[in-house]
Amino acid sequence: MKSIRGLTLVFVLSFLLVPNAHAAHENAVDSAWLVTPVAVDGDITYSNEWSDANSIDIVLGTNYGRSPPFLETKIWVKNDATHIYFLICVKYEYLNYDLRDKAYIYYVIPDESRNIIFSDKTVTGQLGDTYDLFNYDGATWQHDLDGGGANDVEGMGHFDGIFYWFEIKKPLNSQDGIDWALGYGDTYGYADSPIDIDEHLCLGLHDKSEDYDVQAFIQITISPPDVKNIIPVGGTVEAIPEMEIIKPIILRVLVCSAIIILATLLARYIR
Ligand SMILES: [Ca+2]
Ligand SMILES: [Ca+2]
Ligand SMILES: [Ca+2]
Repeated sequence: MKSIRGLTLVFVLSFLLVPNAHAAHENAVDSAWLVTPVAVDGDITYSNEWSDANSIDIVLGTNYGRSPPFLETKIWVKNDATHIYFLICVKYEYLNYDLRDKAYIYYVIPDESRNIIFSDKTVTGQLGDTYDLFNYDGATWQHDLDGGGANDVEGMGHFDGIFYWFEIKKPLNSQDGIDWALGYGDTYGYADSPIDIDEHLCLGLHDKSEDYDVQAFIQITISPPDVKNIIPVGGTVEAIPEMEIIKPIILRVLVCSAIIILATLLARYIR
């Protein structure tokens, strides 16, 4: 009996300990369906501009997030039917502030031999200078504009003395053939290490004066249309004509009046 219990325990433990091909990503965020439009000006333009987005706290670091300096960062993500929007907030040492510092997100798919078979990079500077890149060879990127594509990135940023703020807007699928094509309900970015052979979604800040990148691997699931914000089939509630409301009131008044008159006549008759 004891040996059967022991075997069962071993079986259960071995089942639980088998590594999952897609274990939960520590920097995973579900993009929210956009309710409030975004003014891409590198700042929270109005109080509820980002209140409808989902957010996640991450830590950026050199060496793909594994080495210092570690920068506390928060990102907000939302999408509508055509675009994905990011708000990135990075806590940053004022002394190293540089107007040339830029935020970026890149998406890379390696094959089994870690050769890059697809790459797309979205970069924004603080003054609204944006770059849409492709064809990463492990060291350099090419501009989409040089590869027959378009620059599909809108972005802007600023430094408020404590935080860098960046807003980025990019099509879910620009259809220029060298950008990511993100689909409703799909998850992107399974890698959490540069040697991982899963697809990489990496968010970072290029620190120009220090000449290094602080980064973190992230994972995003694109929101399908939010049913709460879609008018249901059957349309809106129709206005009721005024007479429909007044009719029963008049009827009640008439009935009450008739009862009072009858009661008065009956009282007189009895007297
Ligand atoms: Ca804004
Ligand atoms: Ca493009
Ligand atoms: Ca691109």
